[in-house]
Amino acid sequence: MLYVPCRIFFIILFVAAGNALAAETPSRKPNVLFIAVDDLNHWVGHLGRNPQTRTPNIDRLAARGVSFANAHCAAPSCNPSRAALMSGLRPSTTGVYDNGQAWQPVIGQDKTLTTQFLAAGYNVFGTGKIYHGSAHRDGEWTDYHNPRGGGLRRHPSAKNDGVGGIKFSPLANDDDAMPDYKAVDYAIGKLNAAHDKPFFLAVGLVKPHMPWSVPKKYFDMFPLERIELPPHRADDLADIPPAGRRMAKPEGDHARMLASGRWKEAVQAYLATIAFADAMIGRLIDGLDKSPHRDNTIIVLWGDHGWHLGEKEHWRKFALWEEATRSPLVWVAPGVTKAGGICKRPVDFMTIYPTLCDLCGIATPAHVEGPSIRQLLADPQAKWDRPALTTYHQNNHSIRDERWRYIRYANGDEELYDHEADPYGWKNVAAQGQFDAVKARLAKSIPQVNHEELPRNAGRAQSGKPRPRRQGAGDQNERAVP
Ligand SMILES: [Ca+2]
Ligand SMILES: [Ca+2]
Repeated sequence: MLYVPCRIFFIILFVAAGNALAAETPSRKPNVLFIAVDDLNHWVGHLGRNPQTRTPNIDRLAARGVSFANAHCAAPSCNPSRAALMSGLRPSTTGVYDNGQAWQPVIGQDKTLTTQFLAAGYNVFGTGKIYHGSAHRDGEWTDYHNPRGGGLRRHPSAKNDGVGGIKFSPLANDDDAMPDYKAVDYAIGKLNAAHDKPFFLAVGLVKPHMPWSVPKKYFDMFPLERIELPPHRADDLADIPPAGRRMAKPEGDHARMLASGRWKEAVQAYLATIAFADAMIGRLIDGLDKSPHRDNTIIVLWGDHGWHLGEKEHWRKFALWEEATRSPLVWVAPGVTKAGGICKRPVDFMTIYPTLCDLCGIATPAHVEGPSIRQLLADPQAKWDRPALTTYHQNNHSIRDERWRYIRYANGDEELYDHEADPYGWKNVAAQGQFDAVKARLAKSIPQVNHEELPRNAGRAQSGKPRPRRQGAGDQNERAVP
């Protein structure tokens, strides 16, 4: 039996008690629950864009803090959106404009958001898809968990796995077979653990990314006979210049979808997959609320970009219109946000990094290209004069303010939409001379530096292993599973 002298025993007891007290002290830095949702566009209940969508859990989270109703990605594609958000460096600064352009060689370890939190004494945990391909770099996390998939089976009612590259089918599995379920399990485990330091917990859900394959009960929530197509105009591309039409690619996914007659099925499948992701978010929020950390944890939830489902004859992201850039952004910051805030000021996701640093008392590194939005968290109606900027490939930019969207492509082609008068962006008024001053004002936010495109799949790809580029796939992560 181990003999411990009495005096040492009491020293051990005293130190242990001190640690326990430290864990409870309210003056400790706040924890962070950072929730990334893959390919979730603005079809979120409280944003009002699609009345059919069912997102009760995101909605109840939003009701606890501030939801940004005019929030936009830095790039409409997984890899550049996430690389920019996590590094504080815009695509135009790094040359990471699309999937397949590795961020690791051009973004130093000292630049990333998680590195700042580690250096500030946080434990930094991650699970699921934070970077594209769930790639993470050792040394920037205390622990990283990648949930395993496999064993998913199409439901017998499924016709096939979708239309061309748009993949969807109900599954015969239950929720707990899904990788996102396992990611949330890992996160709940961390929320229930005792921590001797503040924590930063990043949870990356891979749904509603394609394939839109989730347990059948989520499809059953959206009977096909009641599905409405998103508002659209068949001639919407008629007033769009050649550079925009090339992004829309109407001859691709959309032509195949029209020929298949299955557009409504695709909408149903996306709604079902959003509902599944929302249910996982509900589990996560419940996990936080039952933990000792509820009142000392900042929550930020963001979708990495939007999604078109046939609007402008376009599918997926990979474009600069409202559907492709707009995504949810919800903040709950104890002591800063008040319940029920809706902020209509335009913000992009370059604000997330500096705002987290600001709220946690961590110095924002000088390289970070974005402002803290703390003032908007405290007062969603506060004055704000910066627009949101989204970039897709070199020198194609979209600038969104509270009313207007101005798009300028690398070849000089332009679009301008008055989203107040024209919420769906059907009428391009760029050629109408009376708006020249609006265009000139918004054009001031176009970056001066537009870095060359990095080579695709240069060296090591996102996962650390070379990946072949599939012709016409558009997104390396859009695999047909199952
Ligand atoms: Ca994505
Ligand atoms: Ca149009």
